[in-house]
Amino acid sequence: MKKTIIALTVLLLLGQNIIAQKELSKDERMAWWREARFGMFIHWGVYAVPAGEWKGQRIGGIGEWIMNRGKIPVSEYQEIAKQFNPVRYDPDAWVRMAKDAGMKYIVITSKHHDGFALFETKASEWNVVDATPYGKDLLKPLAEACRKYGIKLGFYYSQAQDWNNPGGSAARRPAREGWENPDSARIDAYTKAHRGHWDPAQETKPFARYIDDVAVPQVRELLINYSDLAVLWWDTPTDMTDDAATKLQSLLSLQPAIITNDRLKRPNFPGDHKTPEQRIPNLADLDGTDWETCMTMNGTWGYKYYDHNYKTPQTLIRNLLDIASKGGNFLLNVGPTAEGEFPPESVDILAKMGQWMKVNGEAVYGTRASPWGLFTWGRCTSKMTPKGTSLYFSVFEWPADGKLVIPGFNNKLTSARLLANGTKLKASVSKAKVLTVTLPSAAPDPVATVIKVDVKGKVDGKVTAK
Ligand code: FHN
Repeated sequence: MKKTIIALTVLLLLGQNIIAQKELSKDERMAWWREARFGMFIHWGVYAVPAGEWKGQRIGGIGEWIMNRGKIPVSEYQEIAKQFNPVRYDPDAWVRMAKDAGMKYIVITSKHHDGFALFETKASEWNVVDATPYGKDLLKPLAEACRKYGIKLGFYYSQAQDWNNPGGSAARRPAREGWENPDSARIDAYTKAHRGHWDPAQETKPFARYIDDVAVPQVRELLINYSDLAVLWWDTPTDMTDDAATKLQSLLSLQPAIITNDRLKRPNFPGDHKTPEQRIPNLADLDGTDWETCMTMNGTWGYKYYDHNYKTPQTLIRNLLDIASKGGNFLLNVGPTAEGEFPPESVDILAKMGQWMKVNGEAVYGTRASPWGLFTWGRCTSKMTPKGTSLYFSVFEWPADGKLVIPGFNNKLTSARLLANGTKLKASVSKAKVLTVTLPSAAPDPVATVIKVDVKGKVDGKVTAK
């Protein structure tokens, strides 16, 4: 009887969702995402315990790949979970840091390639509740904090690669990528013969069974148990089949408004947006599809205790402006420690980006690409207003002659001001359609000073692809 009631409820919910999904166009689903422009990526898992070092060896490459790069056997890797006890985890503080940085959404690794689930799951014991002393679902309180602060939440899920749950795939990487392992030749011969796997325990099931036993039920749990899920972020479709991708894709109807990326299976499951990684595309590469650049603050996604090679807040703010000027989103990564804290450098970067965004966020949120492409001295974003168009010129290199010059300016000028404090600036448009704005002698903000120019009508600049 109980089972029948549950089944009927699920069917009812599914039915409602399918009807609701039909009602939502892609534009409707993407509306908040296109407005948001800036989000936080979080890579967190048991790999934060070794934090880039295994048995006294610093393992090369990104921290969350330590098991693969170091060719750590399954049973040894699973011992790490016994030390994963993030008692300093404060999801409220995490979400506040994201919000104060000006970010509008968070995407967290619910399960990365090591297969470890940060959530309670019935599909595998390799999860935070069953395998760690911490023993509690880490995503539930994060979802609550996101709701509290009005931040959208998305889950990253490694659908194909899974180095611990049997049958998961493994991208083949040379043993020497990890460290100068004297056993490299033997290991490499083994991984070659075993589709990238290095431990027989990884191959006690076929891939299709891993999909049915782990990936499908876990994705269903993620879609059902955390109320409104904004994004499902697939990653590395190694060995993916159409059958597996179809099963996973069809689950998305459980969240009618969900947005997904282009990494479920290539090329026939394109999702809603592209995902250039660690790079900002050139204008010439863009084809009108929505896109989001994901990027690390230092050289790793998952925490490595010795990677202090952080980008400056200036670089990251300018990256955000570069991305917005080309019509994309910026998903900037934080790799928390095993104790559950953001590295101090990340905290500092987030705070500094937040200070800038508090004053200048209008030049980013809800903007569209530059009508003119790129400028040598900075970037431009635009926004339609009830009276015309607002143009936001973010100046990185302050002109020596104090004049901002924009050729190909076909609209009637309404006003030019410093966005930061509203100071009016002298501006005129010549007969040759060149806008000239007279600037203060020194840059008020050396990171990026935004000049807001309002004009009548829609702006059709001449885009120069670079
Ligand atoms: O292999 C992963 C990597 O660890 C990280 O998660 C990035 C983030 O986009 N995605 C994969 C590489 O493309």
